[in-house]
Amino acid sequence: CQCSAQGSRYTSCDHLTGQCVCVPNVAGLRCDSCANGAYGFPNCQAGTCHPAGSVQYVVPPPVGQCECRRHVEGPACDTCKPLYWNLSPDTSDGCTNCECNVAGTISGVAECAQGSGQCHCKPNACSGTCSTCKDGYYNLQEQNYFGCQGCQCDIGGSAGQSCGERNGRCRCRPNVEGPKCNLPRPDHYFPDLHHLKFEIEEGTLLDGRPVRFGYNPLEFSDFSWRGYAQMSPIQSKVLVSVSVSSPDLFHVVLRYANRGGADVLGRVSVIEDTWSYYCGNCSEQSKQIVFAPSVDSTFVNVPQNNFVEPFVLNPGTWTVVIEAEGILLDYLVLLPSAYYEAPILQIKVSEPCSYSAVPEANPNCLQYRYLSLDSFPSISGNDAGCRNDNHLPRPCPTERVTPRHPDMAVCSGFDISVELRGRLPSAGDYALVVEYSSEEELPQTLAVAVNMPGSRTHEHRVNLLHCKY
Ligand SMILES: [Ca+2]
Repeated sequence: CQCSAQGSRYTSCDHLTGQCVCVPNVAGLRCDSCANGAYGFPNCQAGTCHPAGSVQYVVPPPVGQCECRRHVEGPACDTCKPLYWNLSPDTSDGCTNCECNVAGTISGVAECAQGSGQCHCKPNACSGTCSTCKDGYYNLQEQNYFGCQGCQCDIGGSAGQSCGERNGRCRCRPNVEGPKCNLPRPDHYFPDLHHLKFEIEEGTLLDGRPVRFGYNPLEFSDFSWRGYAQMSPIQSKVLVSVSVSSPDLFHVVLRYANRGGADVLGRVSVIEDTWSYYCGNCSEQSKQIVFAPSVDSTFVNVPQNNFVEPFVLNPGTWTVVIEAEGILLDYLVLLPSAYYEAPILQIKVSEPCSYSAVPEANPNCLQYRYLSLDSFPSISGNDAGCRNDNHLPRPCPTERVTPRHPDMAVCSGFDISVELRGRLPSAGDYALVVEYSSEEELPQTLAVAVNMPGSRTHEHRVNLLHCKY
């Protein structure tokens, strides 16, 4: 029944007509509006016109005709006209213009919510009038299906996700340039994740002698710098000196090969400068590791799981001691916390995926899908008839742009009219939803006429935007 809770006596309605039982001065099938000569649903005060919406408060005889202020309508002058909101005695002409920016509203609709004045914004537009882009978006355009484009500022090179309203320029961090802040300034470079890299073959043994190392590509393919340390019973401990310039929590990454076929247990310890290694009570950070078998070179991260604390290193010179037997060690990397705490480095994906066959420059995109309208009465493009100029109507050619799209009638050329016939299960108010895709850059306006036997023709317009989603 959907009887209005405020305007009806019961939740039940007439079995045949669907008419709810209304309280006094209320009318309508669902008892959701005031009866003639009353104003202000749900209170519906009888006899007079709404004081905020009418020119005169008292209706002169004969009763029944209120004189509304300019932007107000209804028998009791209690509703704003379309495109207006905020019925109030303080507003000139009774209601305020919605002032929606139609470039930013869905389907170019200029109407707003009666209570709040909020316009109906496209996904990437915001504000009460849909006239600005959301943070991280720019260039509000009528033909953009989503309203605004994503800034796509480089997550590492830019100072924030927002960009210039018109040109989309991002705000770069020092020594970074380019519209998206993804280029180093001249005479600068971007350090990679492994820029704090130290070669094991440059290390020493406990007694200060240099590390014994190999340099055979057959034993260790593509080793870095001069070679790789051979860890064995006669060389089971190597010391590598590292320097740290800013305090941080570090992971140690080791590049190694384990051709033995079994796990090798090892240990990594970090001690502040070489000399204090010999002291008995100095603080030592030490963690066990397992070198899994791997014929080719591979990496191991220390600590190996998230439950173990990373290494805490202050600025200065530190010694990393690696203990293991039966593996080959190429280099070690100190990984600052910003590099392994992934959330801050996640790219914000903002652009929608299009179905075009041309591969896009940006591989990251959002996959949008149309809401399923299966439960509503619908007419497929398969059943559409196309009429060109004055020819007789014939079935439209159809196309399925991708497997996830439905069959759609192809409309190309000029002066085409498309006819769709269907049966509605019951009488009532309906909204017409047109599902389409369009490769045309500029917006197109279509005239839509809904004909019903024995009833007047409803004429409307729909705006089709560039839409390859
Ligand atoms: Ca090396």
